[in-house]
Amino acid sequence: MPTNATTRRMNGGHAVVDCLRNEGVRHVFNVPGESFTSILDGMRDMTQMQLISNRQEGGACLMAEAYAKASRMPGVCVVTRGPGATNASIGVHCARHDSTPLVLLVGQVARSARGREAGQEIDYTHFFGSIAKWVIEVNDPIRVPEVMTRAFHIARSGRPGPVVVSLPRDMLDETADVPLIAPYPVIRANPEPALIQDMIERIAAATNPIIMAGSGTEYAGARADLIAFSETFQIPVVTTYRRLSAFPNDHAHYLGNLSSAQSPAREAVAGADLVVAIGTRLNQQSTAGFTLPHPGQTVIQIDPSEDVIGQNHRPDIGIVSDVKLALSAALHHPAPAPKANRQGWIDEYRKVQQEWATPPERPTGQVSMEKVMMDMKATLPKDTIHTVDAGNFALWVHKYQEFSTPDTFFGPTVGCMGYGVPAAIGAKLAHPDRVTIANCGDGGFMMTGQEMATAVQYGVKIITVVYNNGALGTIRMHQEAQYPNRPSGTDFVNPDFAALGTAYGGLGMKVTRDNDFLPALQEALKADKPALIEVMTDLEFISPTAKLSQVTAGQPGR
Ligand SMILES: Cc1ncc(C[n+]2csc(CCOP(=O)(O)OP(=O)(O)O)c2C)c(N)n1
Repeated sequence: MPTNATTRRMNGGHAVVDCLRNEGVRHVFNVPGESFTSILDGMRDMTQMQLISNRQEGGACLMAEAYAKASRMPGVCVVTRGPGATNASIGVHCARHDSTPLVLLVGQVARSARGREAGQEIDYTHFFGSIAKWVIEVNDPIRVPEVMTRAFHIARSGRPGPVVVSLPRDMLDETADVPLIAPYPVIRANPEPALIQDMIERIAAATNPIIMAGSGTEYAGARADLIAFSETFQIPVVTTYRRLSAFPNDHAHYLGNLSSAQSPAREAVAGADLVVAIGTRLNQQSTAGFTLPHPGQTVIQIDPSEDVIGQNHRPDIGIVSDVKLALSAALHHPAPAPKANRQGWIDEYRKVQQEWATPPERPTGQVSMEKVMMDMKATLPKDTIHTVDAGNFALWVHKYQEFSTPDTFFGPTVGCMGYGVPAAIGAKLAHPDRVTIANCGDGGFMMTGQEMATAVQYGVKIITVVYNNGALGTIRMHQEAQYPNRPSGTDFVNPDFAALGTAYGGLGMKVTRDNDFLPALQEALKADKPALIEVMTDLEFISPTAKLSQVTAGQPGR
């Protein structure tokens, strides 16, 4: 603690709230617990921050995670000890895999009870150890500002991620002279000029280089630099798994996303002689199970974290740098003319990509997903935000929606069901003026759909679309592929989702025919409250490219 710091007399809980205000936090997501009543008390007087009380900690933490993605500021979630923390762990895991800055504050048992398996006690260092970037317990109110400022710094620096701060209940209630500490300054790594030079020379010498753009490009606010880099050096771009809005989909250099197994984007990456991986750890889904880039390809990786460089693939050049600074340094270098004109093959791939992203007419016994996708694409404003839950229905969103405005797609790369609704609420709070659609399967909706009550309570006007095929379709597909004609445990008897939407205080509608979706969507857009559209879909149409019966017969499912 700095000795010359100004101090103020307050309890630990109020000190926590004061730190949140200092960090510029606007929304705090929580499920109240008796272990942090002093934080709740401190929040009462905060006009700059809104306290959002959720219905389950899983929803609260995923909401904070998606809010962070959408606002590019650390999300903040407060939960109680034990069961509150274990419920919230889904959001911490998601933030870890998705590289999202998140600060989870957990009320802890009193200091005198620690280590005795006290009521609801957990040692959070062990519990969150493998999924959080940092876990710390604060045992003295005087240390609250020091730990909180560092927690925010760690969450947002390098590869962003989740931080867990454990706050013993009696510490939060204790009054002390608490120092005032300013938030950390933004610390950005500069690229090494020799490596930028080397990169430019290799790009000029390459025949068909390609850029894999990950979340690091978005988090760094480097979109304009990325576009200029792609245009100046004549390199096309694909986006990594579930980072669909990392590059404008309507740009002539966009060759698709790596979110679908059969995407031409994969072929484009496999056929390149040079891969520039920017702001991505080259995760399993983006690399076809760690098979891309392949050994014959030159790899240049740019990332603010040296831990990410080479995490999954040995790079030929690794540039530890803020993404925006690295791209802008490259743009300030004189660009040698590329060895070959690349426009021809870029245009060819682009044509293939556009054909792939155009849905065929595919009538089903119920509502066709293709028709729903086309109606949404034609009707919704360009800056509409889509969130997706986990499940096969999301494959249609990946394939057929266009994301040309920044921050318009949020999906969990970790694949956690229950993401869609809380993520839509979090994203809408960050961008209140945008239409926000939560795309959910019937299975995923049931995991956190209760947060629709939160949306109604706080007037967060999201539109939830529940694609109801009466089953855990994805798992059923895997069952048919591995154990044909032996479905087990994957069918549902579902509630009436439209009635449930109405019961929550929203506008609930059910769509059973193709032509009824568009009017329902228009109603939802006009509504002055959150809406839920239940879309009855046919399980036989298990993915955009396969029928369930084909999978049973031994043909691939995705
Ligand atoms: C929290 C969680 N539990 C289980 C799974 C495994 N899982 C992946 S997809 C899926 C089925 C999703 O079903 P639904 O939401 O109805 O969508 P569908 O696949 O039918 O389109 C399951 C159970 C998961 N990814 N996350």
